[in-house]
Amino acid sequence: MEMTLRYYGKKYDTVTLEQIRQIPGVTGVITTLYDKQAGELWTQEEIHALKEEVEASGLHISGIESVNISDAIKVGTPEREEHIANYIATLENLGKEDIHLVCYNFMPVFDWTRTELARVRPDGSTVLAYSQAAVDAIDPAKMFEKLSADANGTVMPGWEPERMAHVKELFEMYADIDEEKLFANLVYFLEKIMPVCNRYDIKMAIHPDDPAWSVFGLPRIIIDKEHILRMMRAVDDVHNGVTFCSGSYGTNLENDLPEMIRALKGRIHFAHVRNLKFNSRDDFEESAHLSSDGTFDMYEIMRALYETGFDGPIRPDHGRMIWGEKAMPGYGLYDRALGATYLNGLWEAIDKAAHRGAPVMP
Ligand code: DNO
Repeated sequence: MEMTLRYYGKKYDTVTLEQIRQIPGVTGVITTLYDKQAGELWTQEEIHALKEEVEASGLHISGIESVNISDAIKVGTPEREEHIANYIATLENLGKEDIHLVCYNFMPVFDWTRTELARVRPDGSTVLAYSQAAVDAIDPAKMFEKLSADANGTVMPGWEPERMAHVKELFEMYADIDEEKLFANLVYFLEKIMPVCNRYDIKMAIHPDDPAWSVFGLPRIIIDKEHILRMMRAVDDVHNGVTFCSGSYGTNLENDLPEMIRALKGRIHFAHVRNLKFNSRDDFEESAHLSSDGTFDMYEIMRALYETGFDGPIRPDHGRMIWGEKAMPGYGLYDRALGATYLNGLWEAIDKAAHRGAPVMP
């Protein structure tokens, strides 16, 4: 396991590589070329420059989150062939730069969905939150306007203003797409990219749908154990893998997170580990990482990762906004640093307990 932090690049992030470098135990970043549109080619020079920037701070790139998938690929329009060709060339360029992990998602229109970016908790911290009642009451086209006021002037992943300006057309594109068609388009895409993934040993790690059910009537296919195992079987190659995001799968309380981790042994290439606090089944907020602050047993999640031999990067996920910080909601420095430290502490304890009884070296 390697502890990492997400980094959006110096043009977009309020957190610097120098700050990340000072979080104990964090050795890598998960980053991206945030300016790139889905479907566009990433050149080797651009990737190389990003790598140099990260390495100059004493860190390294542990993976890319995300190389986004265009709506043409998700919907299956004729334009998808060109986008897939660009994706393959991008993977090849990443491989040449010795980058072997790519996180992506296959969610229609929106990436993740939250209804509040700054819900105030009793301790005065603010967090991202979701209420089904609020989703049901709002026109999706208005959602972005409502949220953007709380984004602290940052560009939120999946909610880029250029995309949000076309929400209506995006919904029209998906009018005929049901779960089966979306799944078939995902398999089509994966089959096309597996040869390059094999050639360069690039592990693809699909991010679950968040929340893990249909929102605004759009299909969702990466939501629970059955769906994700179906996808693993459909393209049965170790390079077709998973980002295990506890906060996304965990939105559905029916999902037994440690059990899912065990069922996906060998196919989890990346983990986002965070906690949620449920106020009711369909109203939750993103708590601190600590088990006692939320609903999940973080020890059991980390133990399942440990016991299944997980050796990829983990990152603490969305943090609360604390200590007066102004940053991209979910992506400030302070609470994610606390999260990384807590997760490292759990891992150390699990590791030491596993070795208890082994002879002590003189
Ligand atoms: C939200 C993130 C997602 C994730 C993408 C992966 O904060 O976890 O935006 O990066 O779904 O493509």
